[in-house]
Parts: sequence; C-alpha cells; structure tokens
Amino acid sequence: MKRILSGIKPTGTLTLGNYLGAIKQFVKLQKKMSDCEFYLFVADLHAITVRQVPSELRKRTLDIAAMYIACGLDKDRTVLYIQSEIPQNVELGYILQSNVYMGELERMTQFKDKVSKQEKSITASLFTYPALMAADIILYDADYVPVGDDQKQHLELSRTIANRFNNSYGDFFIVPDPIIPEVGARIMDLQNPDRKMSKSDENDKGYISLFDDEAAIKRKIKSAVTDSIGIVKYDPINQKGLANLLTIYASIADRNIEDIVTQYAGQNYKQFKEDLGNEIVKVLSPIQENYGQLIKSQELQDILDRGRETASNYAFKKMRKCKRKIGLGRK
Ligand code: ATP
Ligand code: LTN
Repeated sequence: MKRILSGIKPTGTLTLGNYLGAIKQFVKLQKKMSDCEFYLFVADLHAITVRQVPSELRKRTLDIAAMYIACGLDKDRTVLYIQSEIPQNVELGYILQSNVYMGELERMTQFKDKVSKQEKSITASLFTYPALMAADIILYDADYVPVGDDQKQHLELSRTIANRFNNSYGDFFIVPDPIIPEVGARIMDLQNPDRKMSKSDENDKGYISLFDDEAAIKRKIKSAVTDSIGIVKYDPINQKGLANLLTIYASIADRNIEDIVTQYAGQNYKQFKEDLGNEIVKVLSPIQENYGQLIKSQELQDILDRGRETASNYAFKKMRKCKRKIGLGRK
C-alpha cells in the first residue's frame, strides 16, 4: 500500500496559502486515493529553528492538528501525530546530517531567505533543517509528499539524501516523490504579490488567516493590491496582484481561471473582489465551526494518541534496522 505523508510547522496562524497549497490538496488526495495510507504531522521541531514562545507553540501545535481535521481530513484514515513525540525523527535526522553536504545545505533558498530577513541569531538547526525534513519523510517510507511549490527544493534534497544512503548501505529507504498542486501551489502576499503569503509575516494584511472572521476576510480582499489597468484578466506579469486573486478564486471555488475571467468580462475589480470575499467566507465558516468543537474535545487528544502509537511503532522498527545497517551499537 502506498503511503502519503506531509507536515506543517506551527510557526504562526495557518493561512489561506497553507490551506490551498497543502491542506486542501491533502484532503482531496485522501478522497481520491482510497487505497493509500495517510500520515500527517505537526512539525514542532522545525518550528523551534526560530525562537518560539513555549505556551504559544504548544497552543498552535494543537490548533494545527484540530484545523487539519476541521478542514475535512478523514480522522479514521489518517495517522496524525506531533513530530517531537516520536524521538526516532530526531535520531534519523542526526544520522542524515552525516549524509548531506554543507554545499547542498547552503544552496537552500528557504535558508537564504530566512537569513536575509533575520540577519543575526541564525541557529545551526535552521541550517541543517533539510536533514530533519528528509528524516520526517523517509523514516516512514513515504511514497508521496504533497507540498506547496516552496518545498520543491527541500523535497529534491530529501531524494538526494535517500539515494545517497541507499547507494552507501544498500537499498533501505523509499525515495519519495513530491505532489505539487497545479493551481494554488504558490499563493502570494495580498499586499506584496512578489512575496509568498506566509504565516510568519508581521503584516497581517498580507495574509488571510484560517481564523479570520467574515469582516476581516472581506476587508483584506478589498484592500488587496491590484493595478490601475482595471480589466479582469490573467496576466501574472503586468497584473500580479490580480493574477494572485484569480488563482485564489479558482483554487477555493474549484473552478477554471478562464471561466472566472469570462464571468467578469467588462466589469471592474469591485464586484470580483466582493464575490471572492464571499467565496472565501463560504469555505472558511464551516471549517471554523468544526474547529471550535474539536479544539475543546477529548476526541482530538485521542486521535493524537493513536497517531503517536502507530507512527512510533513504525519508526521504532525502521530505526532499529537502520542502525544495524550502518554499524551503530552492538548488534
Ligand atoms: P513560514 O512562513 O513560517 O515559513 P510556511 O507557512 O511557509 O511557514 P509551513 O507551515 O511549513 O510553512 O507550510 C506548510 C505547507 O504549506 C507546505 O506544504 C508549504 O509548501 C505550504 N505553503 C506555505 N505557504 C504557502 C503559500 N503561500 N502558497 C501555497 N502553499 C503554501
Ligand atoms: N519544511 C516544511 C514543513 C515540513 C514538511 C516535512 C513537509 C517539515 N517536514 C516533511 C513535508 C514533509 C515547510 O517548511 N513548509
């Protein structure tokens, strides 16, 4: 049986970018592929590569787990767990650091971006992050990894690391393939369409949080940067902001961009933006309601306990074999 696995960092509030690029895709795949296993985790160890407030980190970790289920994940077909609750993730992450080169890590654009924004206080773990990410995936023998466009490079490096290990020690890890959505893989910031929508952004006008209420959603869409051309068409070079809004529209409403462009032919941006705001509210309201029920429930804790148990069992056996393979320990 094929296994599909993904993770999400509890670094801030979940955004519409996370939803369209990752969560929605995961839920869709689950509906489409009835013969696959689904592993999903909250990557709290990845979150601490930049400084976090402990109480907020713990709250967000649970929020993300609840939000995933609220977005339509089938809880009976998902192994949902918290990364730090499975120590083998770290153990393999360390081993994989010895199978990746400094030059490869230095080329990672996510690292370079974060360094350029932060300037000082760059942690060693931010640099070695891709080794832990590779471990997250290959420890569980995942076949497919659905992610947004920004993770393509990390996935490519995970594949390199898995291949390198297999070449050195004999076939042992499955080399994972990414699954990247055709529409919605890279949602841009509403105020600056040159930048990806990011949950760790300080300016909250640039992103829509999955927790935003109706008024906030409509306000943010209304004030999203567009252009003075005033014609609804898809032109990602000259009308970047509008192209991003069209992508959001198509992705959230499961429609073609061309259809939407035809619908708004001859109209200005006002009506288009109003309708887009309504579409987003229509999708997020029930999700928020589901979330409200789940976050207080014992059910969420039970799901995470079960997830930890299943993931741990797999990780324990795989790690025992892995250590034997590379000559660690006595037998
Ligand atoms: P940060 O801004 O802290 O780096 P992030 O939101 O980019 O966080 P994750 O939480 O780890 O990073 O992302 C989870 C998933 O959401 C990944 O698969 C990622 O590719 C996807 N994703 C993140 N931002 C976007 C976006 N703007 N458009 C589409 N997909 C996205
Ligand atoms: N690096 C990813 C989050 C992440 C992940 C993973 C995604 C950590 N481990 C394993 C898929 C599979 C990010 O920054 N968005």
